[in-house]
Amino acid sequence: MKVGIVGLQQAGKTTLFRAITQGKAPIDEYGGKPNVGVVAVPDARFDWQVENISPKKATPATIEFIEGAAKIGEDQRGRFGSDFFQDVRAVDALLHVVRAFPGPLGEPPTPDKDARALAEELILADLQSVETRLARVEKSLHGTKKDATTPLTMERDLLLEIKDALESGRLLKALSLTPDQEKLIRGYDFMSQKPQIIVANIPEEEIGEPESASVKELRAYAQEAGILVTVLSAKVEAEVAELPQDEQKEYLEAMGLSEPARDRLIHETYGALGLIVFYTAGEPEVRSHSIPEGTQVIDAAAKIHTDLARGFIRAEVGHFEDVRAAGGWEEAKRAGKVELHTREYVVQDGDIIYIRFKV
Ligand SMILES: Nc1nc2c(ncn2[C@@H]2O[C@H](COP(=O)(O)OP(=O)(O)OP(=O)(O)O)[C@@H](O)[C@H]2O)c(=O)[nH]1
Ligand SMILES: [Mg+2]
Repeated sequence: MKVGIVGLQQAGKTTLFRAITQGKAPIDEYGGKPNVGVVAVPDARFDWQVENISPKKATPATIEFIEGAAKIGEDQRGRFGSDFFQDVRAVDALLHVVRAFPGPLGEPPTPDKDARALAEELILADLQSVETRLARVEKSLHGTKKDATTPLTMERDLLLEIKDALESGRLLKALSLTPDQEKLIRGYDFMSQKPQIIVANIPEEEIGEPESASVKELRAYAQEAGILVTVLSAKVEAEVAELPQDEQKEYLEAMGLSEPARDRLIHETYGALGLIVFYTAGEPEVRSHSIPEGTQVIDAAAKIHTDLARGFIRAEVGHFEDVRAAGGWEEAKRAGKVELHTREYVVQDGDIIYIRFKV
């Protein structure tokens, strides 16, 4: 899974990227290269299984974070250049960093205005894609009968509907599309269709304090747009991330924080994407896998290995909580907590799965 970090200039994108990846990407580098980092999904259930089984190999689910540098100033039209999102097109979700701390000259932040500005950029980027595609579709349709219905006319109608929504200032994620329509436009990577989380980057002094008026304004905008807001100080989080593991907890507690924002953000991203986690666990390897909610076990099996889906017989499934309560897989089995399921079984978050198969 890939998550793009976006935002206006000097919002704290690189600082947040450092906090999440515990890396050393240079801060304050205008027009820098995009930063890319892979992070293991923090997961106490995974850790317990690794400890319990001591496998040869432990493979946690990962997320790739890409920070698209906001390399462009405003152009003559007061807009960002067309490649504003170049580095973060092919991502599954967006973290939108919004400055909620005072500017370098003490200017008060305007997070709601900044959030709207970025939403507008997302919409403009999508309008560009729609128009390019529409022109091509119209060209191919030239000369076809007016009342014919073909995949191409369906696509044209959908693109016109999308164009309409964008022109009236709506993000595409607010549009309810049928699965068939979703399929038609899957290849376009429309920016405003991606799940989004707004990160309000507050000053250190505001941690644990009542929310400022500007953050409240941001919340009002986000609620209207149907976007989750998460509040943190990227600067503090980046400092925490540089400490040795055992000192991180202490430092966070001193600041009145219960977990690093990195962990919270990753979990919120899972929620926004409707993803759940299941496990495969044995002595050779303990592994966690992310899949969309509602996935059938046959498709989960295919994700582990195509052979498992091809030769699928039955799935043995035990839930993590039952397995932990019993003290392990074999113990859970003896306690009757492991069940056999057919291919249609819908995988639940926290399932531990063993596929019986024959090829
Ligand atoms: N006071 C305060 N300053 C911050 C915070 N987060 C970032 N900054 C500062 O804001 C400046 C910009 O931070 P960056 O992380 O480089 O922001 P950016 O969005 O990557 O900036 P560009 O890449 O230039 O668009 C730096 O001087 C940071 O130290 C914060 O939470 N509080
Ligand atoms: Mg930067």
